[in-house]
Amino acid sequence: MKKILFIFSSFFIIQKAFANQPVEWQLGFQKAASEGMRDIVNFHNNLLLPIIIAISVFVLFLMLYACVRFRASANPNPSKRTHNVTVEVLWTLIPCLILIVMAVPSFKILYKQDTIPKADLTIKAIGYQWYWGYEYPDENIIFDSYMVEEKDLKADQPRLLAVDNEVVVPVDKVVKVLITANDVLHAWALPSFGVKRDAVPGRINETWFKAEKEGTYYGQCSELCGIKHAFMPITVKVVSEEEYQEWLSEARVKFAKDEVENDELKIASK
Ligand SMILES: [Cu+2]
Repeated sequence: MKKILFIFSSFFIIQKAFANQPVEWQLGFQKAASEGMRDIVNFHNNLLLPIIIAISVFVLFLMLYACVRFRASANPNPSKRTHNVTVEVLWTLIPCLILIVMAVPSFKILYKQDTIPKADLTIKAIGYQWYWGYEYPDENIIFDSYMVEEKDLKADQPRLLAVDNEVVVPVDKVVKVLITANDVLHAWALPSFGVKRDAVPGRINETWFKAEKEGTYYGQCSELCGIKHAFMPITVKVVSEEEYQEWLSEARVKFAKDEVENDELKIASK
C-alpha cells in the first residue's frame, strides 16, 4: 500500500518539477507543451480511458456472472443453446458504434496535426547512425547534435537525453520541421509537443509544433535504427524571441554552413 501511495504521490510531485522529460514511476503522458499534445492527452484521458475502463469492468462482470450462474454444481443438466440472434446483433453493433465514437475525434486530431499553419521558422532534422543533424535552411545554419556521454553530464543534464548542441526555437511560434534520414529509418519524436514522424532516407516528412512554454524538452529517436538507437536523443530548447535572436546571431557564426562548396561552384562556373 505504501508503495502504491509513493507511486501516486511521486507521479504528481515529480510531474510538476520536471515536466518535459520522463520521470521515475511515471504514469501517463509527459506534460503537454503544445496544443497538439493537449488534444492528444484530452482525447486519451477523457474518452479512451473511460471507454477502456467501462469495457474492462463490464467483461469482468460477465465472466464472474457466468462463473457463478452457470457453475457445474448448480447446473447438472447444462443448456444446449448455441445461438441467440439478438445477442449476436448487439455484440456486433455496439463495438462498431464504440469504434465510430472513438474514430471521429481521433481523425479530427490527425487532420489538425497534418495541416501545417504558416510557419514562422523551418528546421530540418536529419537522422544519422547514430546522431541527429539539424539545419536552419533560412539562416544558413547547420550543426550535428550528439548525446552527452554519462561521464560528461552537467548537473542539470538528464542521462541519455541531453545533447551537446540543442535545437533552439522561439516560444509561441509555429515551427515547421522537415524530417529525413541519411542512412536507415529513424524517427523524430518529442512527446511534449505531440510530435513523432519517421525519418526516411530519400524522402522528406513534415510536421509542426508551437511550443507554449519556455523550457528544455527531450525526445528520442523512435524507430529501431541499429545498435546505438537508444543513444541519439533529441533536445529542443524553447526560449523567448530575444534569446532566440541572440542565439541566432551566435549560431550563424558558430554553425555557418560551409561556403567551400559554393566557392568551388563559383570557381567552376567562372
Ligand atoms: Cu535512429
